Amino acid sequence: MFKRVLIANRGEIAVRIIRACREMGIESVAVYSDVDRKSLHVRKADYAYHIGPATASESYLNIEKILDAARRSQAEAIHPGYGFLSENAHFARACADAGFKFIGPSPESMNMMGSKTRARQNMKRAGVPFVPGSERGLELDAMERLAEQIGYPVMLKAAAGGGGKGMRLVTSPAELHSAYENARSEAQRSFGDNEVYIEKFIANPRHVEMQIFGDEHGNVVYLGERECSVQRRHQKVLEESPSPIVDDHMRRRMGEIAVRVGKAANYYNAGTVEFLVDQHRNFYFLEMNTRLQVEHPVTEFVTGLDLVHLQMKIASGEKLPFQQEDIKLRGHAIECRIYAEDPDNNYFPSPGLITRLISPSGPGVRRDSGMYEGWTVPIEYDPLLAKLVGYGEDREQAIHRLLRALYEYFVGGIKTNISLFRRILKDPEFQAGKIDTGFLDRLLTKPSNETDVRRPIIAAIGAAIFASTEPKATLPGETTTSAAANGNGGAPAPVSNWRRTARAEAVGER
Ligand code: MV4
Repeated sequence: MFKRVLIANRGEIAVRIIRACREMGIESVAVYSDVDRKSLHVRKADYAYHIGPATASESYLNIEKILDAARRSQAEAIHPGYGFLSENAHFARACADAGFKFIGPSPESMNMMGSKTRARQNMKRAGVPFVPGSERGLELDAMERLAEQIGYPVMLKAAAGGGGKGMRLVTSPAELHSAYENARSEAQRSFGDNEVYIEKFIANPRHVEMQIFGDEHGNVVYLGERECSVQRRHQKVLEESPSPIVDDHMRRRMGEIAVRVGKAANYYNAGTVEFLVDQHRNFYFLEMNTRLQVEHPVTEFVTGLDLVHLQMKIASGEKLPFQQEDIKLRGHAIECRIYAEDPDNNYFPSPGLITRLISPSGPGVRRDSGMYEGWTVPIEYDPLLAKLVGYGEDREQAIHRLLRALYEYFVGGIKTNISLFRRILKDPEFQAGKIDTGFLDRLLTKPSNETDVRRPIIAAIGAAIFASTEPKATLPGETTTSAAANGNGGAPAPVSNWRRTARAEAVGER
C-alpha cells in the first residue's frame, strides 16, 4: 500500500480523500492555489504544496505543476478526485510516465469512453443497448435519412460533448439542417471536435447510473444504482440510492450490462455507467464516467463500502475483496449538494466569508464538507460547499432524516441553496418518487411557500429571544404572568437553556 498520496484536487472531495488516507495510515499531500491557502483540505493534509494562481489552468489543471508537487513531496500515487484532471487521459499517462500511480482507470479506458461515438461503437460490439441512432458522426444527407428511419423528434449530440453541451432537439425535418450546422459549430468551438451524431429523442427520461468497480486482474462488479434525475440545467442537485423505479430484476439486468461495459473497456477502479430510462422503464446506455463521482456517498451508505479505500487498494494492485454475490444493498440514502448559490437570485454564485456555520449531525446524517466558519468561499471555482447525506432503513425515513438535518443546517454570511432541498423533500411528487429530468424545472415554477412561512416564525423566535433577555417585555399574545402566580419570587419564568439555544440556532444567532 502507498505511504504517501497526493490529492490533485480541492474542496470537499479533497477533504474526503484525505480522510480516507488518514484512516488507512497513508500520508496525504494537498496542493493549493493562491486563494485556497486557508482551505480546509490544506489544513487537514499532512503536507501541502502551493501550485500557483487561482486560475485553474495555472494550478489544478496544470499537469506539470501537479507532477512537480508530487516529485517534491515524494508521493507515490496521485488521486485526481472528480472534475479538473480526473478524466484527462494525458494526465493519467503523464502520472504513469513520471513514476506515479494514477488512482483511477487506464488512459486507454478513458480514451475509449471519452468520445460518445467511440463508446457507442464499443457498446454495439459488446451488445449493450444504447439509444437508437448512429454510432458515429454523419454528414447531413445521411443524418436526414437516419432521422426519417428512427422517427422524429431526434436529438443531435456532439461526440466530444457531455452534460447537455452540444445537444440539439429536432422535432421536424425542416429544422434538421440548421440544428445540424449549429450543433457542429458549437461542438467545434466548445470541444475542438465537430463530430455530431443522432439519437432518437427519449421524452421525460430519468437519469439512472450504475456504480461499477474493477480491479487490475479483470474482475468487474456493480455496486447498485443511483437516481440522478433531480437536475437543474444539466447539473445534478440531489441524488439517491436505490432508485425508486428500479426493482431487483431491473437492477440485475442494468448491473450486468454495466459490468459488460466495464469489461469491454478493460476497466479498473471506480467507474459509473449512465443510462437514460424511458417511461416504460427501458434503459439505454448514455455514457460512462471514468472517475469517482460527487454522489458516491449514497452508494457507500447502501453497500456499507468505502469507495475511496477501495480505490487505493485496487490502485495498489489488490484484487476486489468480494464477489458480486457478496454485494447486498440495505436501506436508502439521499444526497443534497449544498452550493454557495442564491436561490432568490437565479442561483447565482454567492462567494464570501462564512460568518456562522451550524452543521447538522445525529443518526444517519453524513456531511462531506469543504467549508468552515471563518473561511472565505472563493469565486474562482465550482460553488459546491458540502454534501449532506441522509440515510434510513427506507426512503421515507431517509427523507425525514434529511429534512431534520436540513433544518439544523445554517450557513451565515453567504447565500446557499439549503432552502431548495426543504422544498424538494417536502414535494408530494418527489415523495411519491415521480421524478424525471424535468422534475426540478416543474417544481421551480410552483410558488414557494418556504420563505413566506418561515419569515413570521423567525420573527416570532427573534421576539422570543428578545423577550427572554428583557424580563419586562411580554410576547405578543402572551398573558402577563403575575409574579405570585409563577411562584418565582417576581422574576418572569426563566427560559430553559435548551430552548434559548434552539431559538438562537434557528435564527443563526449563536
Ligand atoms: C437525451 C435526452 C433525451 N433523448 N438523449 C442531457 C445531458 C446528457 N447527459 C444527455 N442528456 C439527455 N440526453 C436522448 N436521446 C435527454 C437528456 C437530458 C437529460 C439527461 C439526463 C439528465 C438530465 C437531462 C436533462 C435534460 C436532457
